[in-house]
Amino acid sequence: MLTIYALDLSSPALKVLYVANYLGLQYERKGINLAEGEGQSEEYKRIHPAGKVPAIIDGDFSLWESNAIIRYLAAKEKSDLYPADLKQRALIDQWMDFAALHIQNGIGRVLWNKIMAPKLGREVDENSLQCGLQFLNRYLPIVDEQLGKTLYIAGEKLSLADFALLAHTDPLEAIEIDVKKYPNLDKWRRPLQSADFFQKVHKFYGESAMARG
Ligand SMILES: N[C@@H](CCC(=O)N[C@@H](CS)C(=O)NCC(=O)O)C(=O)O
Repeated sequence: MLTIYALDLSSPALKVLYVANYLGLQYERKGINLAEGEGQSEEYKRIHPAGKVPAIIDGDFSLWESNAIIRYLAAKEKSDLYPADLKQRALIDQWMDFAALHIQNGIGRVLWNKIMAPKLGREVDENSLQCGLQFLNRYLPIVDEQLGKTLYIAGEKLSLADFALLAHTDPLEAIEIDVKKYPNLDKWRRPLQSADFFQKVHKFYGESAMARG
């Protein structure tokens, strides 16, 4: 049985849950209470040495880093989400890296400083917040432009890159970015957010946090 270590508000973890659901995999989902330091427990650090989510255990094999995990799952299932064709795969990798290194970098900074840090009583880093907003102003138009040219982010077919971008852009509403400014991104996200693989996890990003209050 596959075990996925995940958290509701972690975009990298959501990415893995979305792909696992899309592939129709059976799995057990386990939460790690990062706020209580569970990530740094000796037990969890044997699964993920940096104590982060996501991580998976698949039989006697364990793996971390969300992009590595979704590539592994798709390849294991011989899924078209990560085709063997050299150039198609390279484009998918390109957008997966862009989503993780640029979009997530921006959203993560804004999410932490605008929402999480105040909630947890931690210091807000105004420079980091502004830097995150600048990243988003610079990089979201690139994604929007691409989605105006192709149906999906890496071409005309749904791929792992869409799951990566979807998960990394999930918190846009939560951080009060007006998605209407990016009409192609908005149009591309809607059907994906209504799909079973997404709705099986939550109705919208932050749903569980809202329920907790
Ligand atoms: N590049 C990693 C990022 C993982 C990551 O930073 N996860 C955060 C939650 S979104 C985490 O576990 N943070 C706890 C910590 O840094 O100790 C991936 O894609 O899996």
